[in-house]
Amino acid sequence: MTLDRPVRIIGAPSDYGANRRGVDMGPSAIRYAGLAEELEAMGLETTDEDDLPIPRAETRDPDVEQLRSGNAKFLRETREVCEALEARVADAIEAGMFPLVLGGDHSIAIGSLNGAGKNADVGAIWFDAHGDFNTPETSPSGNVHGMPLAAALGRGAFAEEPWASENRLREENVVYVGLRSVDDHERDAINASEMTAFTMSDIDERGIGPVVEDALDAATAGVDGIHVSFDMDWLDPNEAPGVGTPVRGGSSYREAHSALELVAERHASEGVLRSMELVEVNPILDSHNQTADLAVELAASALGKRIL
Ligand code: EXY
Ligand code: MN
Ligand code: MN
Ligand code: MN
Repeated sequence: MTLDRPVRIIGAPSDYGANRRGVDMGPSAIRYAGLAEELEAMGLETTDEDDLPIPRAETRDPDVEQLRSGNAKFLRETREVCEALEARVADAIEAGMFPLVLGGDHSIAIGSLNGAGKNADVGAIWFDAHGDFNTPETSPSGNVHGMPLAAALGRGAFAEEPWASENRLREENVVYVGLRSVDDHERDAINASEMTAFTMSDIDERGIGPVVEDALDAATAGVDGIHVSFDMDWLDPNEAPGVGTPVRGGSSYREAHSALELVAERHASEGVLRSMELVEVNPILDSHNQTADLAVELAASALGKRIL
């Protein structure tokens, strides 16, 4: 069954959180790959809110926040982007629509999560090779795309951010699927947290279906809905070469579709989906827009496209 509400596409072409330029072209590449057309062909009413206006990184100073809160490059700019995105996501939900956010690097998830969790208790499913749970104090790179979950949950220096006390993202309803690249500090923090984490090894051992069903159970327990955060580097680089931080040993093409088909099925039975984002598409590194094409296909699976 296709999604039960109209889709609002929101572009967030930020690359402030990544160390490689190019993800700022992600929303264009995904649109070019035919996102709106695909969703409309499924019978979904789809509007495109266009992109948030975001100044080029070269015109800004990356180091402005380093002294105050450890190492978080372009944190001021990322805050501006995420405040604007939070408002757009919250507005779409308020209007009875489904926000589908196109990144951009994964730092934009701070805005998506704050918007989804504005007036509701929310969980999140995090499809990613990476933990994205560094703080400015622990980050090896200073890149905020390695920090959005810690930021939304107000960890470390992020405790001072206003959103940390405002959003209603519940740590016990945050679930990783398919982790395979985690820093030492992140590992300790994830293990000590109330989040649930499934690695690629769990998928190897149990298969994608049982893992995603368990992830859905944990993410949806006792909340009003969930945000699905989908980092294209979750897939194996052979399937999704156009990402900034590829890691070997990722999910297969069919595993990715299967995972999102299960999300759609759970939504059809329990109405759990609140918002979704697709991030980290880097057209500069891509091969003939393959990764953006795949992002469109996967969005369709998540929103209920069926083979028969
Ligand atoms: N853990 C590394 C860091 O924090 O710098 C790499 C993070 C990459 C994050 C990507 C997008 O998911
Ligand atoms: Mn840019
Ligand atoms: Mn990520
Ligand atoms: Mn990642």
